[in-house]
Amino acid sequence: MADTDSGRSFKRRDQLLEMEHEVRKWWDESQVFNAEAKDQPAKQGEKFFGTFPFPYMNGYLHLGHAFSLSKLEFAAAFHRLRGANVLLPFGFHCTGMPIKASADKLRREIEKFGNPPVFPSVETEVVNEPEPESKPSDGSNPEKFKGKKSKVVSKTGRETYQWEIMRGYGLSDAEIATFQDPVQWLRFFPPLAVEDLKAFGLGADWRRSFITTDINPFFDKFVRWHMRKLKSKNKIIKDLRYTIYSPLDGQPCADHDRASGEGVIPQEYTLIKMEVVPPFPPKFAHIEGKKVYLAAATLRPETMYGQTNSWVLPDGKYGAFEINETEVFILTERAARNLAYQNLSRVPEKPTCLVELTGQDLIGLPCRSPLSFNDIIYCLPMLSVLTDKGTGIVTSVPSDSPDDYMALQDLKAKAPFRAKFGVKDEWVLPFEVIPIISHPEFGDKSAEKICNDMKIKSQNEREKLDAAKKVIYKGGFYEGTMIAGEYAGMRVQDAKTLIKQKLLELNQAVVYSEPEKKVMSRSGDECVVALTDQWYITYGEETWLEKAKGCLANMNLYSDETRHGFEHTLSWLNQWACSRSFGLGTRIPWDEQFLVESLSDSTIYMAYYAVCHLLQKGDLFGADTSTVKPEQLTDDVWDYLFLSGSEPKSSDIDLTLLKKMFQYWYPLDVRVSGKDLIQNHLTFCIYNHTAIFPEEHWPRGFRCNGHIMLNSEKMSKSTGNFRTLKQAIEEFSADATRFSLADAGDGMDDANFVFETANAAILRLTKERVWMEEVLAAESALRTYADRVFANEINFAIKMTEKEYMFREALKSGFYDLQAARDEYRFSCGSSGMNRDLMWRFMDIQTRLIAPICPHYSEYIWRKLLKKDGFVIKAGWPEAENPDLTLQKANRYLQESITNF
Ligand code: A2H
Repeated sequence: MADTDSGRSFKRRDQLLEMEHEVRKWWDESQVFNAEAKDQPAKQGEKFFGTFPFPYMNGYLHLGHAFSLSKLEFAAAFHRLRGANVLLPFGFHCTGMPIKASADKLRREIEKFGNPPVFPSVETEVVNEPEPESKPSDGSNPEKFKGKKSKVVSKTGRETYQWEIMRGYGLSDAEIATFQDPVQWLRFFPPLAVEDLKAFGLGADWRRSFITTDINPFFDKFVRWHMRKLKSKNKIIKDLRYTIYSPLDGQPCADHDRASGEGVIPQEYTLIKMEVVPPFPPKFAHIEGKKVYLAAATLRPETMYGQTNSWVLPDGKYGAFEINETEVFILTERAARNLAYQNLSRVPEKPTCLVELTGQDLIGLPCRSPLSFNDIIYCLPMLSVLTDKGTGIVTSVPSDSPDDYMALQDLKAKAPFRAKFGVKDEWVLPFEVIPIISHPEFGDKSAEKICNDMKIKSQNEREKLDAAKKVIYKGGFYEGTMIAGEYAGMRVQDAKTLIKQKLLELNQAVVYSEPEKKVMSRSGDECVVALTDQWYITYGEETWLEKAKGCLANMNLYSDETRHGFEHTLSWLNQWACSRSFGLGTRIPWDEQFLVESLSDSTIYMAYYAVCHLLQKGDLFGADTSTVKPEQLTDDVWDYLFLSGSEPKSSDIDLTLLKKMFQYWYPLDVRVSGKDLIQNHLTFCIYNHTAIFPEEHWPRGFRCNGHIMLNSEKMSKSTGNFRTLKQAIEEFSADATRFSLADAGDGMDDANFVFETANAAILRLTKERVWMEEVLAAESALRTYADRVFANEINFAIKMTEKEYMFREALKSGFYDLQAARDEYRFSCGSSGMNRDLMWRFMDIQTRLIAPICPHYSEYIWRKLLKKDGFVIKAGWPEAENPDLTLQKANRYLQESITNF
């Protein structure tokens, strides 16, 4: 296309932008998107209330947001066109850590590098870790979007400073410095988002927009009511839990607070206390007199009868750490740090190391280990011990662990290997494999058998050993039977917990938990697992779960895949930590040291949209308290508005009016979002509605979409394959952007926004306008056979497009097919001219059918060319006679024949 290649002219795009500008003025003047509730409750199909999860306000909206949002916008516009009373409100989320974390980062940069900062050159800069593997974010997910922002790696390979990110937003140095105050973010980004969304043509009722957090006193009151409501129904409890935790932030580190390690959960081990038998070697003189243990992390406490030794990494770094006044554990620093957050450190949250040690220092230490049939076992070298897993100390059970078996075999068979690490013969040679578990397939020395079967020759054959381990671990657990110890005869499955319990009771073992993979917080520290006292929402609790299932069963989810996603989430979703001590938000009303976490203040706020324009009077920040004072919004006011509470006597607000509004708009007809919100936000939305509202107010539908790619490549800031919404509109116009979004794909799979499609749309829409102008000026002709065919095709287009206004299909039947039929008609008519009435009908219909997708263009044609009254966006769905399939078929045949001839 000539005018989009290099050296292209932007004339056509600019024509569209101009048109859009003019059209939006008309809409503004008439407030066409403001939605008013009626006095009476809405009848079936009378109203359409659709929402999009409020995006997080630490940057500009991008095409990912626009893609998910377009699904809501197109659906809303379709319903509006057909005559429904449509409410599409739009709020902005500011709750949580990322804004505060970025503001703090900016402050630290200024402290370190000055104001404006002078950053060190790349050479002197430590190169940061590569950006974590992360699923492509479609951005509609406010949570995911949050997680992606702070650690951008520049092309030079070093981390981009927050200051540079802000420069990328086009801010001056003087402006950037003001963003050290988190409140500045809330003042800055939401109004820009409104501007971009208006330019997009979003049919939103902007009087109902607001920001979250206690900066908005009205919303703050609403969230407090919500939390108290949950608590009064026992849906919020306090509990001690193992949680991924950032020591630097001093609080739990949820997925969206992480720079890497999304989805990582705590892994629990049993730490076996292998007591070091005195006298201690000289290096340990310092701790003589204390109870010193090698603390070995195991997943299989039931195998402890068969221990033959322990393993360490010879050049691994270890230390002797104080656990309490009398006990000392030998393990890695990393493990000590985790333990320190689990009440297993003399000084809470601070490991204290009495002696620094290497693995070599430990080799040869005699130990007495719980349950072991061998009275004394020795510490030996194993090369596959990892120092970033468990404690770096492993207890060896060669009967059931292929690793242990091969490492022991290596030491037994190879004298030079023993000599290399100073291992004495008597620490190794007398120790035989002890049968402890019998397995139907592998016998009673499973590890030995599988190593022989797989012809594993040494401890270095990693891949084979990993495969062997997997087979045995599963087999041993599900099919093994204990043949040694107190529980001989019992299935391993059953004995395991009993044995673990016993070890814990006798204080021969402790529970230890660590992140199953490395997790870095967005503040930059490595996370630990901490035992924390926290407020939890009791998702997963049986009766509540049943209600949630009941709600789901009656919802329209648009695809089976989405339904399965929800069913799966309900099957595992459990208690959710809903309090935080760092960030922005609403305080937990009964425990004000904590804030409500960001996925917990956003589950029922759709109800707030129904009334907030009268409370906040259209002020995003809730600053206008001229009519209603936030203090007036007591719990009984909310109870009255949203539930069946009786009308509070004390209130001097017109509550009856507000209540009617809520009752008119609720329930929510559809919520649209990226599919990644199924596993948290959307399921929370179901749970919370069932806990708080009566059944008639539970949500009716969720529509989930996949991620969006740009030109078949993942959207990514670092590669530049990225567009903010503002950029896309500037580059293609709003309607061509919308056109390409509609064409990108509708299912749960990844969709594709193609620039070429947007460019082609620019050309099509502008050419179509010119063509219409020409036709409208031309003479009329008589009705012919071609007229009948074309009129029939128009009827088809109306019926097919209405059937299901799913956007790619709608674009096909309502635009492409109809255009093709018109072109064919034009060709058939040739010089004899087209029928003017029919052309009028075509232009009317075409303009209406495409209006939900290209509303500016359609509105312009409607008013300026077709000279119609009112707005096309509310023009009503066109009437159609029943389409004649026979005529369509006959014509197809005729056309094919003509081509063949
Ligand atoms: B298991 P996962 Cl009988 N480096 O305990 C290497 N391996 C380590 C380790 C480290 N830092 N820390 C723990 N491990 C071992 C018993 C056992 C284990 C038997 C059979 C299988 C088995 C006796 N050794 O593990 O990567 C410990 O060995 C195979 C699953 O967290 C611990 O349990 O799955 C297991 O690996 C933990 O491995």
